[in-house]
Amino acid sequence: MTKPLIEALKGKAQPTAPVWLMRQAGRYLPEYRELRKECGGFLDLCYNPDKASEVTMQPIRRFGMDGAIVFSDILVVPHALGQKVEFLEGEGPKLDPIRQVEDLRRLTRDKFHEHLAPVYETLRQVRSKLANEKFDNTALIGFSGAPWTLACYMVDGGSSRDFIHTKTWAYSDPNGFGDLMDLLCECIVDYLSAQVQAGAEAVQLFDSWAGILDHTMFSRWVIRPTRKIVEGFRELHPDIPFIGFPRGCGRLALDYAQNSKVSALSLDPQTAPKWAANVYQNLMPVQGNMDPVCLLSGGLTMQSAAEDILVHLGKGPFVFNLGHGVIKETPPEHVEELVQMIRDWK
Ligand code: 1CP
Repeated sequence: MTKPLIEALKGKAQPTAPVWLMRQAGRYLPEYRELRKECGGFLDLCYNPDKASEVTMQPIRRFGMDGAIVFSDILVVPHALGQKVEFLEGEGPKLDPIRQVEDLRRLTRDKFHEHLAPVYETLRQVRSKLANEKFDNTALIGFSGAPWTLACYMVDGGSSRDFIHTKTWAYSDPNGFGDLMDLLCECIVDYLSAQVQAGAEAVQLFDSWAGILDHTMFSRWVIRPTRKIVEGFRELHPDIPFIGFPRGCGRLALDYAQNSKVSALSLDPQTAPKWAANVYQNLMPVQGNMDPVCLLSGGLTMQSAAEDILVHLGKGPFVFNLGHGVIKETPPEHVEELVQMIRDWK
């Protein structure tokens, strides 16, 4: 069976743009907040397949999205490597930082898949819920953080503006830092591949902090590892679309599109749709890129932003999405209106 999202990601323009939104499940939905109360910590929810699969389904039931992204987090990967990871209420993630090559000894791949088994089970459950509830057009998306973005959290130990520890390590000891990146590349290929075996029909690699690197570092720590992962993944799953999301890197996204070997490019809100149509969509299918704040604001501003995107990108292979995740204050009605507008667009 052909699903519009998968067809678009394989390069076939669709009469109606398929749509899903990054962070489409989460705190802006009352049904998520309700279910979240029962779960204790955020990671407990990620490792509870019954609940995580329900959360994944929530935006599908409400809006009929074309993509269901498995509910989990990028930081389950360092956690599965034995690093201490915590989500403190209202504070974001906290990790026990790895700052030098000797610290790599604290990481182990011994229990990697065992630790991530609940995520694979969530994928299996979502696939069967999609089939049972007759969401025949909705494709299941697996994901991972990219090595650079994972390293940012692993080395700095949590959210940051500039990830100074990570950058400093990468500049001062590229070989030692490279060992961490190589380990992550191998694990990510394994992880994405296991997600496909559990039912993922496309995968996305989130490089949320790609934009903090200069052009030399960008080639080395964003493009090169991504290409390695895509090549490893393609050997195992040649037909599964691979979406890359190098957020905030401006014009370097062109180098990424040309050299990383991803099959589709997810664009941030800074990229003008008209320019993206001429430059990126000639190279590959694109996904994006409405400003999440525009969705939060709603109304005419949202409609004209959606129109700008659809006019310029809607004719080629394209997936409608935001340029970053849904913000938690977003009224769900705005999402409903946006999805309706995309469906009605001619
Ligand atoms: O209590 C809560 O509900 C916590 C909020 C939350 C949620 C809903 C976090 C904490 N993660 C998630 C889910 C999540 N994270 C998904 C689920 C699927 C969906 O999209 O519906 C996905 C794909 C992610 C990916 C993720 N996590 C990224 C990459 C995308 C991005 O937003 O840039 C990153 C950087 C994270 C780390 C993370 N997870 C959560 C927080 C608060 C953070 C830190 C973000 C930061 O540093 O600003």
